[in-house]
Amino acid sequence: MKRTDATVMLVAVVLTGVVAAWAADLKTIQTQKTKDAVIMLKSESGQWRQGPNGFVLEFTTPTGQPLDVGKVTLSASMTMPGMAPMIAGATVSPDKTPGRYLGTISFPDGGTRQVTVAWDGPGGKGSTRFSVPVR
Ligand SMILES: [Cu+2]
Repeated sequence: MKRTDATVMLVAVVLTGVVAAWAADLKTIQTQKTKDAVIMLKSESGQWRQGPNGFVLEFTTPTGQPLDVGKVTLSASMTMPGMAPMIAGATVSPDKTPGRYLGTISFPDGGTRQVTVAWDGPGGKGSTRFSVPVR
């Protein structure tokens, strides 16, 4: 493991802890609705920024009941002129609260990301796409 990898991992662990501790004060970055689910992406600042970011994903039914969606992934891609798309994958793990997931993701630069959230659980599979600015 390179030293930079270890640093990124340490930052990710610390950020996850910070997000967990400040759960009550989270601001919504994006709310996305599908036929079966409402997905909310939240963070402490309500924004994604260049560098490492902690976030929370919350899944509910359309009527607001917590929705356990099993395994969740989040990836973000940015198209830049003359370059292959920049793709960043998040680390996502379930919180103790059903339907709640804690994640970390790191962005090397600013710009709008096309975000894909996918899930696969007892209630079925699904995915949704939306864009999020990285400032
Ligand atoms: Cu880029």
